[in-house]
Amino acid sequence: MGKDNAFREYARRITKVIFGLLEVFFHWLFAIVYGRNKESMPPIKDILLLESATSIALKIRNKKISSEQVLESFIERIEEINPVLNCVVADRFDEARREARAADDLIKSQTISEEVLAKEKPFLGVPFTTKDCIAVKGLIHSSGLVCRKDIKAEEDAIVIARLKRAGAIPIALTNVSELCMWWESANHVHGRTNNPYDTSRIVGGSSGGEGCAQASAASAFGVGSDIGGSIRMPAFFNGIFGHKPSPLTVPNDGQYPQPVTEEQNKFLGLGPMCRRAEDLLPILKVISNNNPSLKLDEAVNIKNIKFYYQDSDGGSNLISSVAPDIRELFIKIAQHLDKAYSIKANKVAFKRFIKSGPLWFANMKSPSGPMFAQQLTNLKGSINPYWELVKWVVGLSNHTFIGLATCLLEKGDCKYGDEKYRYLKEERDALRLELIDLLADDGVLLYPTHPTSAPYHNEPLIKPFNFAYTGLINVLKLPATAVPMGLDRHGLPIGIQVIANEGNDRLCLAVARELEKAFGGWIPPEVQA
Ligand SMILES: *[C@@H]1O[C@H](CO)[C@@H](O)[C@H](O)[C@H]1NC(C)=O
Ligand SMILES: CC(=O)N[C@H]1CO[C@H](CO)[C@@H](O)[C@@H]1O
Repeated sequence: MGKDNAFREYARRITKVIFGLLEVFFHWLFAIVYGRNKESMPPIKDILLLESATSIALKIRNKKISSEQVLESFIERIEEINPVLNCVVADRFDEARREARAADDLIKSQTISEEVLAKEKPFLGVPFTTKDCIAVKGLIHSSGLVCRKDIKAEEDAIVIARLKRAGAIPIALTNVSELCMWWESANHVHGRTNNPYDTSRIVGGSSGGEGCAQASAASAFGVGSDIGGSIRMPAFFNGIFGHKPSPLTVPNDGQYPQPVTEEQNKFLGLGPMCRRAEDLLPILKVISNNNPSLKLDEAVNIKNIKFYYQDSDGGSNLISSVAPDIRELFIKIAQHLDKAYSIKANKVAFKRFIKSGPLWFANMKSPSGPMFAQQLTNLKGSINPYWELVKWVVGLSNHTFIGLATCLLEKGDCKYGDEKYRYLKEERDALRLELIDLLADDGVLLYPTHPTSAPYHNEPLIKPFNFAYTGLINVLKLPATAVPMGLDRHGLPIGIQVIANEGNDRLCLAVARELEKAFGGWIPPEVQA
């Protein structure tokens, strides 16, 4: 190691120690500010809410229960939890009631056989939710931006249209972060969403309202979008399943904001968020229109999968260390695989993972796309972030602090095409090749979804780069599933992500089902018999 490198390593360790101390101090401070205001969650009264969307769909099809009954159960649940959690921000209950009645009528009429319905309308009569940045015709499409609060979607996003064609019924929209660019879901249109396991904690972002809605059983399933972890982080913080699909296998149309480069378009993925692992595949099948490149009809045998795991990024100095409870999960999984299948999971150590943050920021750059300050005006000009910050201090800004900070920091770091950018792009490409080589057609990599369980509200401001655990996978253009693995010592959900080679989403989904079977998956809030 050269003198220069040795010095850099020394500096990295010192910053990591200082960062760690600040983190502990601020965690204590946030606990004082927010930790005392905990509200209790209403218990689940209707056990139908515990079932998978797949099972609810089957019961509707063979007339064990009507779509109307199912819908009323979820509406009642939304009305019960929303005053505590603030995750649902708009609804279309009246239209949904008409659509549920139509679904019941179609089933009663017996004009289409049950088998054909199962094939062509697998989610007939099943209520679902999505986030307020994915277009649902007639509903608000704000993406958490005050200047878009009166904008209504004129058309359904393609994913929504496909789900409707499969018989599913959109019932409500859920909260996001401002312009979907932060990992706590709070904005000046709909306020802030609270974690169902501890209301003083965050739900993650940007699909945070959706993660919360699923965890608290407010709809049968949800759809989110993910360009840096926006499906997987909320899935992790709320203890549910979430899948970011392989690039361009699910259409990104109808999501706001739109990706501004072809690369960004490949990083962004719309995908399922749900309580039960068995729902991931049928939902992905519908929204990808059974994309042939995903081979979703091909059976997967766990015994034929090669398992690799890495339990940290290697020690990035501005990112939290992985909590012991999360590290332990990898040992537990390895033990389970060994015991159940005699599979040996191999520990790996990709050195470039330590650069996850810089890799994400550099690869997200665009040559000429709008700056964030323009995006914040809905592309109708530009804000002055310094002036907005002054307004923010006195509580007059329409924007969140993090939105303004993003404007100010955007120009720092590297620029599209400069030397540092080119270096980080090459590093990304090299790392991608390494992973493709390892994962081949039969491998999965298990990796933390996030280094800590849900922080207190606003606490992410102290550790903004923690999202890099998920963001890295977006710029590597690989599919990944967030899998819940129980609660930590604070009673908060934890879990891991399962990553596979491009196109091998079915391996992630099969492993998610296996881990749910072995470790229990989603842990429902209290159930009142
Ligand atoms: C906030 O947004 C609303 C609606 O777009 C606008 O009328 C108002 O002037 C804005 N307020 C500030 C302080 O910019
Ligand atoms: C607590 C809070 O701010 N709730 C808001 C959630 O969003 C709806 C719809 O915009 C508002 O009416 C609520 O006031």
